[in-house]
Amino acid sequence: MKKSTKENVLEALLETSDYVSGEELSTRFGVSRTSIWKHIKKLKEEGYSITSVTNKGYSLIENPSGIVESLLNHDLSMLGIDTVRVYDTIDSTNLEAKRQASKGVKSGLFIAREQTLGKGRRGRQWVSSKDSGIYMSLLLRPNIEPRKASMLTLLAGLAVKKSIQEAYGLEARIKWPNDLVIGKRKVCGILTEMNAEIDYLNYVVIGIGINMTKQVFSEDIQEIATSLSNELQFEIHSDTYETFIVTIAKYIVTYMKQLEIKGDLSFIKADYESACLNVSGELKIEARDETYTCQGLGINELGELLVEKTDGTVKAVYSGEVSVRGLYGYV
Ligand code: BT5
Repeated sequence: MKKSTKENVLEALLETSDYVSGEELSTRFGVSRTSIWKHIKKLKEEGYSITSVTNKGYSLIENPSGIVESLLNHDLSMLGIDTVRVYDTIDSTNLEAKRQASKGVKSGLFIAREQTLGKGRRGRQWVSSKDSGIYMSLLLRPNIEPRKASMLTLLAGLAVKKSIQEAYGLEARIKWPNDLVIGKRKVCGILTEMNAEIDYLNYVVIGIGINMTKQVFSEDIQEIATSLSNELQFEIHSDTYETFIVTIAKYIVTYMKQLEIKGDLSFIKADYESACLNVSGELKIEARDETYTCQGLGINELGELLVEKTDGTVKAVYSGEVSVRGLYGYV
């Protein structure tokens, strides 16, 4: 895929410790000097420290810390994701993805260093302190029926689980339908939202929050939360975030394409079940109108949890209507 001028300019600056003149860049990439200046301005906004000296040109002094938009653009455009934005602070990346979708953006990845209104499911909150985690939302328009949209939460869970393993060597387990836990503590939450007509899915937004840095959590979640760095017992360098994010996006897009072709989750069922800690054995279901204990029998092709009640009847539990707890504390 063709690189953008901004990527080319960045590469030219990274290649040398010396100055590169605006004229040289403009001839090399076949654009005006004003255009070069605009791209330099954009790179500075992204956090690159670039000096400009008359008659000498531009020189890169320092790479930005934290997630860098330009390092994500190329890999994500290869995946067919055309808009990538990184915000210092935002209300919620899910809200932003929906705002962008309503403006006609087809696909995108929206990431923030801090959320002031981080959302969990059903009005709950997602604690999103500055630079403590990755808060990201993928806007996608999969060619599936609206009733299958909840399957994407399961796919995203497996995608994050595998990416954590690959990037940091930690084994997280999935707590069906939308949490990732290490030990008995939650390290990641997923919130999938959709915009649909009765029989047509316009778009989905898959929101993912992952606790990254070493931290002491606020009192309300202290007992149930952990972070990747807390588990590793050393601080993960934020330089690794871009690769981690791209890996997650790659898995999700690949799984989504398979779901479009196959129509259900059979292609991933076994993999998913072995990554899950609460789809088998003795479970407690807390539905809106009843609470009962039962045996988990795994998931079906639609991603619903199959359970056998004490009277022997088998029931499919839909992710939206219950919370599932094992019989040992939080998980
Ligand atoms: C979730 O909801 O777990 C979905 C979280 C999705 C967050 C992402 S961040 C990017 C995108 N933009 C958004 O605005 N949201 C998405 P739920 O299963 O309802 O769990 C919420 C519960 O998890 C809360 O009630 C707390 O008990 C707990 N919790 C909140 N913040 C947490 C954190 N940072 N780490 C661990 N647990 C947390």
